[in-house]
Amino acid sequence: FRSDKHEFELYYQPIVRVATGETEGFEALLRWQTAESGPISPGVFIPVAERAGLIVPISIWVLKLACEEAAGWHRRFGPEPRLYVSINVSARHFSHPGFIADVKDAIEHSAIDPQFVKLELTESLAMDDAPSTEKTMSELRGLGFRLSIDDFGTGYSSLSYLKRFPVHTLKIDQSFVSTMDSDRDNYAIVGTIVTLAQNLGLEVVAEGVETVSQFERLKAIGCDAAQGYLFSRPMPRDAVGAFISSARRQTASSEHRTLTSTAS
Ligand code: G
Ligand code: MN
Repeated sequence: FRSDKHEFELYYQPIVRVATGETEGFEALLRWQTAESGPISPGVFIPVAERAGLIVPISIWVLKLACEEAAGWHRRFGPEPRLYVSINVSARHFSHPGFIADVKDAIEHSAIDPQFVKLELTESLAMDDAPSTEKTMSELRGLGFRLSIDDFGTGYSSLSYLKRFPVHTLKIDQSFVSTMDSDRDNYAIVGTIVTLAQNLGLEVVAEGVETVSQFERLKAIGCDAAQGYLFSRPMPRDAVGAFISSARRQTASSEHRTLTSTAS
């Protein structure tokens, strides 16, 4: 699989540390832009690609490209703090016998340290065949990857498996986060997932943050990281460099402000 006509593209959306506002990584998101009919959403094209038997080749292409991109950030922006890339893994590819070889290939090809590659598995994928998920996850951890459970709260998690899975991060589904301001139950659910993650020693990322008020609430309940339109929409690869540079300048100047205001 090659995206010759550049119809398939990876976009990148920043993931921000809640306490400091710093960008800590990016999620790679697949976009399909056709010359004839404009952009087609993943919700539409993924099932089509699945029927056409293209999911595995596309997924290999995504892994390779996202790892290369992240290796490029490290070369350009140096080691401190080193940005990670978060990659969505398709269920079909995850359960494919070639999966481990394919991820190894992607890191060897780009020479990236796999601790800066997070593989996102949806909660429903992870729970579908939990014993085999656990086995594959352990192999991935053995290779040094970080693992993340995506869309957490929408599947049917077994808490005993959640405890056994060697995962690093929970991502709270955006349906809870985007309604936090108006729906007290969803606010309570977000708070509970954050506490669960803290008690299990896991990182927790809130998805779909669109308002300052949601961000303030996440800060108050101690959520580690956040992602959403409030910080940025997913952007093409060419825009990432400028985003990182300007985000770092902003963080540096707000640190300066904090220092001068405590001094006075
Ligand atoms: O399944 P997953 O959580 O990986 O999907 C992320 C999707 O959510 C992407 O398609 C991305 O464009 C979209 N998205 C990211 N941030 C926001 C947001 O703040 N609001 C909404 N409505 N969608 C978002
Ligand atoms: Mn995701």
